[in-house]
Amino acid sequence: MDYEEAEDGAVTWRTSPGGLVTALEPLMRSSHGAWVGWPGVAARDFEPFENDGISLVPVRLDEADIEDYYEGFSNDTLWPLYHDVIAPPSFHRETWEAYITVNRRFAAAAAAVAAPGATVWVHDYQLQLVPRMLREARPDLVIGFFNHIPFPPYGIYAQLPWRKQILHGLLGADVIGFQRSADAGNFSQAVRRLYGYPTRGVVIDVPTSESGHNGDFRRVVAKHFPISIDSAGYEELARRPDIQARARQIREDLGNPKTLMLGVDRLDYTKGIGHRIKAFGELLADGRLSVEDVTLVQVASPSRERVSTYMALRDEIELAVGRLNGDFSTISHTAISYHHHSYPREEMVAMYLAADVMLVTALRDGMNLVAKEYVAARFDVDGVLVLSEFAGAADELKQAILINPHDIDGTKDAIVRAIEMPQRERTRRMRSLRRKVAENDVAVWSASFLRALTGAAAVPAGISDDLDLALQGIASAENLLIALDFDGTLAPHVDHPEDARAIAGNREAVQALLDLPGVRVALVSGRALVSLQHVAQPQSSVLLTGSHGIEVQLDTPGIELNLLSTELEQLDTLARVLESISGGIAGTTIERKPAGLALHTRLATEEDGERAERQAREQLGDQLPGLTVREGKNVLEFSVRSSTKGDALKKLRDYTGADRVFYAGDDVTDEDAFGVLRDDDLGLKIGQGATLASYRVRSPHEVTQVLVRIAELRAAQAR
Ligand code: GDG
Repeated sequence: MDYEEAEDGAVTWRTSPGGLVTALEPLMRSSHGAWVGWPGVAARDFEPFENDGISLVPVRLDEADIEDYYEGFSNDTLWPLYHDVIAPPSFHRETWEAYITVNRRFAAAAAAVAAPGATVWVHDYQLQLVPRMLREARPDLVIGFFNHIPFPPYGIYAQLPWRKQILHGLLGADVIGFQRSADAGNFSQAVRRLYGYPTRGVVIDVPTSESGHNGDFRRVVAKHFPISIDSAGYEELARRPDIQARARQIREDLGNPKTLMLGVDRLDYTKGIGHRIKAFGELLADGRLSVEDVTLVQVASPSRERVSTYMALRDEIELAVGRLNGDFSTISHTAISYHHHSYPREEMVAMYLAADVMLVTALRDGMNLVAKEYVAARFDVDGVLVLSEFAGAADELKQAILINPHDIDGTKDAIVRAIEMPQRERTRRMRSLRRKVAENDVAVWSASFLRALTGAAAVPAGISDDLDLALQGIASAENLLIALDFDGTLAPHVDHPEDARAIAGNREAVQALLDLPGVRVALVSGRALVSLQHVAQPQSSVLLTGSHGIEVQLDTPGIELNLLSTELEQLDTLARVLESISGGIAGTTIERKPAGLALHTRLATEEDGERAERQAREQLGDQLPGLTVREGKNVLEFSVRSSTKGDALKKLRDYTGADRVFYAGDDVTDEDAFGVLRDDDLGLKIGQGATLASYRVRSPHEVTQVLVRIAELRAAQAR
């Protein structure tokens, strides 16, 4: 909410404009959330208040805070640094101090209002220290962070004198969201370089102790969640007859040019407004365009007007506009219609409708919502979007004309191509753009972020009282089966599956359990049995099941397995298809299994991994429709015989005659085993993520504590 005071002293609160508020408002209301923010006026204290079902918690900023924290560190250090140093960032120790102070104030305000176990979502680069401060004050909270601007490549980020402190601040979150996957990748790389924490795909294992020596870690997810707009809301405005009439009026007032081009940006050096003007000026000078035919409307909304780089930019842009108009405008035709104001949203939508060509030429932009708004407004399925590949939106809006704005000749050609584009091509491209924007609106964005966040709900450290009570029940079984997944449960995950080893404490605990009467221990793995035997080197009395239960080795030496000849044929086809896909995509590998094959994508880029998995699903779906497909972490497994860890566990229960089962696992495939547990059994999930298990611990190291505890309890009962 923004505070507004009229001249007569009347006070009003106005909803801050923008998609973020629109996106989160319904959610905040339904979850009784609190919005902690600065009310936009300096040096005033306000009590928390309610507005339309949402509590608002104002945080005070004094003049000095605005100067040092907001205009200084946020907008004169972080903003230029995170946007590829298009403008030189300033580094001042005093503004850094102000940044810490204000971040602490926001963290304290949030910590004071958050209910026990609440979810807190922190937004943007101005508050990067808040996740850590909050976690320290309130370890019970689930904390998300979303960065609306890019995260720079390491070579640039490394310039920041406080680079480690900022990362430390962010890593206090459970989920860190970025606009593009490249941003998330840059962040993970900075974490590896500066802290050396292991990262796997989107997961970062952050040690829980300062020294990092106790071996326990928290899982942090760093992933892209491209933000969007309320696309239906924009379309609704665009369909309003008064707004359509206004669009016609705008064209008329400009002398009905053949082509109307539009740029809408905050007046910011990241937006490439100068590059756009240069390209347009050269096209007029070359005679490829004429001022009689083409007008550019440029809205440059006032922004950060007290920061000196912005003052200089305004002078520069206005000089360029004035010069270009002086050179090319006629009495009846203006080359650039330039507006240094803000407009109501209705007027913006009318401009979008009026514009034949929309120019988004950002040199670097987290997403760029203007591009999406233009597309959403064009329910007439017309208009051409020229879009910089350096805007996050380019990852999704591939049917725009993509440009490198630094390449002035390329940009000029793109503008001409947009102006001359035949109707059919315009419609085809716009239809595909509109589908993309409609399917991924801002509600989808916030829902997917929050889903990731709730799945990542913090797991408490060690053995909780509840868990201890449940373990006592388990230990009292007459015949107890302890069934354990291997990777991620007894052994930490590693990059190369053949390097996985159980941690020593778990091997010892398993031995202690084997030494007790009435206890059987089994390993339940998705690995082929030979591979499991190789990495786990199990004690001889451990029962083994591999390949999700297709292979079993009970107290007999041989591996039991039998496949039909039709199944063997299917296996051949499967191998052929997967090998040809994997051969063409770097970082993907094939693992042969007794009744299937697995496609591993752990070492591929996220994009390549997704592509490989998509191709495999498509091609195999056509050729071998009866296959069983199983998805794990960075692995897609196809089997000719369907079996799950649930089947494996049932087989083990029958074989051992156990009256109680303890099952521990960390992967989605372990959910099948949790699913067949009975009331008296106990399921233990390792780590975060949705689960059917009733209890959780955080890591394989905590599995040791649990196994040791079971052995202790059982030994005590035997006495
Ligand atoms: C940051 C990131 C990321 C502009 N002028 C007027 C006006 N606007 C509205 C637009 C649009 C919004 O402001 C601008 O959003 P952008 O995404 O284009 O850019 P930033 O302001 O730099 O936003 C950016 C975004 O955060 C969200 O995560 O996409 O990359 O830099 O909605 O329509 N609105 C009105 N009058 C104006 O004159 N009413």
